[in-house]
Amino acid sequence: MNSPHPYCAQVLQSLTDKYPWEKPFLQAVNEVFLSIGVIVEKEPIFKHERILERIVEPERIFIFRVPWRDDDGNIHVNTGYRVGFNSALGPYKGGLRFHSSVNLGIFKFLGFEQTLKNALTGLPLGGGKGGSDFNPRNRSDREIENFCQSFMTSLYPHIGPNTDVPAGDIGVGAREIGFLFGQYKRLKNAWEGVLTGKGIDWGGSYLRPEATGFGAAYFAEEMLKTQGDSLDRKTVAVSGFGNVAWGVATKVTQMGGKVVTLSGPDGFVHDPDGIDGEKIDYMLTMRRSNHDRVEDYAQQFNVDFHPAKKPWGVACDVAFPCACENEMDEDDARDLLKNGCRCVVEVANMPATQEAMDVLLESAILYSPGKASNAAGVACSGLEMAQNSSKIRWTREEVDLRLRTIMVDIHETCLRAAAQAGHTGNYFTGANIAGFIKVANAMMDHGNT
Ligand code: 2IT
Repeated sequence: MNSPHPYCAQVLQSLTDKYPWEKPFLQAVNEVFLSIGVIVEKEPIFKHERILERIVEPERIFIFRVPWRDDDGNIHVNTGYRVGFNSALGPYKGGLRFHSSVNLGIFKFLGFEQTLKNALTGLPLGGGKGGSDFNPRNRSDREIENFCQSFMTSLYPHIGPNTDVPAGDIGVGAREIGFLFGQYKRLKNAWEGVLTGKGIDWGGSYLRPEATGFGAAYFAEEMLKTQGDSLDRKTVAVSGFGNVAWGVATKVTQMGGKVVTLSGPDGFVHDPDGIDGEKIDYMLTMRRSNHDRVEDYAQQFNVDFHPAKKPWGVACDVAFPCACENEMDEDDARDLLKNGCRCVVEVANMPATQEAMDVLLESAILYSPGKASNAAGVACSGLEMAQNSSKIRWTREEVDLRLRTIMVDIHETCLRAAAQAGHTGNYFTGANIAGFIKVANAMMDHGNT
């Protein structure tokens, strides 16, 4: 890894002194700052205008109490968050995560990543993120509904189609978006495109559920194409088993690849025959069950289950980490390389630890950052917003074509920016530089905001 530019090092140091406990946020900023030194050197105005100090500080943060009642009548209290990170390019845009692991530092990291990712899509989208430490595991539909209504009751005055447009993330899918939307509509007395990931019959876009996974497969295809190759006949390791992993499994299989693993908090399953057809459909059944485990898959299809293990020791050509931040450590990265993996496509947000990233970047394999290869989810959300504001709906084919074009463009943008910075083939440098320049220039255009 290159050493940071002095201005980047200085801002990172102040940030570390100010928020020493926000480790994933500092990790995300560090990764970006290591890439953009060359730009900061070339454009002294960024330092003069204190762009780095401004870009790492969220524009606004809301934290609120979310009380709700379970099926036995007991009251629970969770914490809700919404970080409006940057609105230079458009309304705050980014998902809501319901998971017991979250805290403000996690949402700042996700909001910062989202800001640069959304810039890469080329659509008018700022960056934001939010959610709650609510754990949906084993909760009934009624409890989920009750929680979502309470969450939205506190959040609704702060969001809107031109202000902040949340969507789903881990623990928030079509069902939760439905409950959140219904409550917003009731409180606001307005039917408007305030959330994305809506149902197809009430303002949703075709392909939003599939978009993140499909886009990652399209991005992988572009990466492999640079070496005259494709996903056809590749053995593919996937982590996670939720919406994103489902989209990857579906599209990779369509493109001729064979997905052989899925994982959950309980371990991973290895299905050497390939996860296709009804097995892919079963992923949706697992998600709906709210059990948060993949062992059920192993029982259903009689394949090996490896408790408390991750899938990165399985031999594969391409790996798609689709679970959560820091799910892949240095040993995992070395295992992948040892077993012949030659392409790692990040689909979760920041799935590799700093050490794992260094190992993969030093190797000669193809390796893309989530902010580029998982951008199709939010890009499809941007297309949903466009359809809502023009009160029309595009066909599945139209949306798919636009998404694929966006992913091909992001791929090209990353490679071009990397080459210009003297780091040919480094998708991380390319994505960080291209995203940063767009946001920084807009901030400069807007004056001291
Ligand atoms: O991480 C992500 O890009 C998302 N969870 C999707 C955000 C969105 O607004 O669709």
